[in-house]
Amino acid sequence: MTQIKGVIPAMMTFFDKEENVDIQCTRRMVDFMLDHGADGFYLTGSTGECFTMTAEERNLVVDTVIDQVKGRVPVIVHVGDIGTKKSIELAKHAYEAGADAISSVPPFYWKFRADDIYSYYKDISEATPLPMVVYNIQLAGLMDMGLLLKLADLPNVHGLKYTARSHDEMGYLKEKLGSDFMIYSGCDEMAFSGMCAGADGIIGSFYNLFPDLYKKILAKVEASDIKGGMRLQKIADEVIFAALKYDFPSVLHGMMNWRGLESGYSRKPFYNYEDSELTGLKEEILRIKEK
Ligand code: NAY
Repeated sequence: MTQIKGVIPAMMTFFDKEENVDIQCTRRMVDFMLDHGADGFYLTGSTGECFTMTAEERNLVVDTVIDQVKGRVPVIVHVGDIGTKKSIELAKHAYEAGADAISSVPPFYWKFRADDIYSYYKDISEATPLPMVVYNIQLAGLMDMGLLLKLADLPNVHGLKYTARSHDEMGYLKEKLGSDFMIYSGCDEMAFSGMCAGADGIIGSFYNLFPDLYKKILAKVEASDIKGGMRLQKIADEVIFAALKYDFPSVLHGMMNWRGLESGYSRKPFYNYEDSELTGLKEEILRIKEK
């Protein structure tokens, strides 16, 4: 597949106060992230609140972002859902809209067998010519190494997004699957070590907010500057740990507003903070910046 690398925001979905997808806000946010170094976009994933959205709304986000990006960077569309048929429809739309790749979490909620999960990815990846990035949320424990390797053998599966608190398996997979198979590190707290373990890129929520900081972290990896990379990652982590004391991803809207962005709202049942409720977080982050 096209080698999609670098800092890739798992883009938030920007709703207006009435919970409609805010198209103008979405366009502004695309430009903000591109101006601050985003190397691609990952749409309608969990940070994008996809499971609160209808297929039409998800498609609207895809159309809007692709239109705004105008080919400047690649766009990966998360098409995950519980039903294969629903995911295939989202995948077909992504293909027609001009996406560069699709991606999916495994089907969830019910306990599916490994064979069912395999069929899910097979069916979706065969539904369009687009490369598929399998999204392994290891924290959910749905896919083991045997299944991941089997999935990687499917003709259209060309990448793996690996969200885990350790990098041993990710490094092993990168080594085994080779340079053309894209591996993405999915924990923003561990971007630097993920890249050191061999990832090709990073996909995550906080790259909505400061892709520029993560560009610097990736530059440190490139320069083999371990101390410099660790120092920047530590700054990012302090901000992330402070933010994660609040409801997520809605807290991100508040944080983006501080950058003067008017980034809209999360959708219910996510809680939207009043700015006054985030004063403590703002002060904590200012202290981190001053250090
Ligand atoms: C998506 O689909 O939105 C993502 O890829 C989100 C990735 C995030 N992982 C989870 C489990 O939500 O960016 C991370 C995460 O928010 C970050 O590391 C903070 O823990």
